[in-house]
Amino acid sequence: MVTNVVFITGATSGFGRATAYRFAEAGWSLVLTGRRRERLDEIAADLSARTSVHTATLDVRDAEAVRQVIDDLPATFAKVTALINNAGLALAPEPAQRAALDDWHTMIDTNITGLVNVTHALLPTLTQTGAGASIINVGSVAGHWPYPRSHVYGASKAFVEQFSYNLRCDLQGTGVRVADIAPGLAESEFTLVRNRGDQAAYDRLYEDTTPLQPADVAETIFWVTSLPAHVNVNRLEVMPTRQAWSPFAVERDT
Ligand code: NDP
Ligand code: 8X3
Repeated sequence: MVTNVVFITGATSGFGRATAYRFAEAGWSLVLTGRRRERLDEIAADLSARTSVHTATLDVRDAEAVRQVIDDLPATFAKVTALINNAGLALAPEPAQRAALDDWHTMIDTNITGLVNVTHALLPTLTQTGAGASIINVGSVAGHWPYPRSHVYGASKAFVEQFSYNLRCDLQGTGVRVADIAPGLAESEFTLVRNRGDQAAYDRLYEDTTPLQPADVAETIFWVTSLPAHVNVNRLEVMPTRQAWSPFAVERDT
């Protein structure tokens, strides 16, 4: 029997970790990557009883390291069925005019260059897999809707949306599907990273509301990936019920 293989970036936390658990539940083999080795070991130890797990320490910004991890995949993990391009981050919670250039570069290097590195390295494998294969790019509502202090983060997610559509055009005829999954407010370490570890800012963001949980996003990713091979979800924006849009901000003299 052929086992499906899912390759997940940023599997050490939040959506990526929850997605690993969701695919494991369905019996898929897992390739789990991220920078934190101890987290990968912990998750692999927990999931190995349920399914086959291969882990690789990987910083997606390093194109050569990405290539190496993919070249070194053991034979039973080499025929990847689904790539979940999830690794990403927001930095610089201040307005653009006060943001550090280094933080902007880190977001571009991770959310854009990193995603492109992994996609480019896995495209030959995915096109070989053909019908039923999927590339799931984790975008954000921030890629579509502007809001204050989103500056480069939102713009990097706009790249994810357009890159997903453009990939679809080129991959037509190969059977490989591409989706941009764009979540809204969700509870994860993302908010600690964005606010430089400020627990009070984290608590304030989620206070008295009901954000998405990583398991909600994982379920969405799993559903999109498991649809029949002839169905492609182009973009799926998912918000918590208690999040919506605001009126335009109008500056006034008084
Ligand atoms: P987390 O902070 O919980 O997880 C982020 C993951 O990305 C971690 O596993 C981290 O692993 C990995 N990562 C970060 N930088 C790198 C890197 N350079 N190389 C490899 N892996 C990296 O956040 P979420 O799970 O919430 O975020 C996942 C994705 O979802 C991101 O792309 C984010 O932009 C997006 N998103 C998040 C939303 C939210 O509100 N939480 C909403 C919409 C989209 P490690 O540190 O071990 O490398
Ligand atoms: C981050 C989600 O709602 O902060 O991708 O823009 S939100």
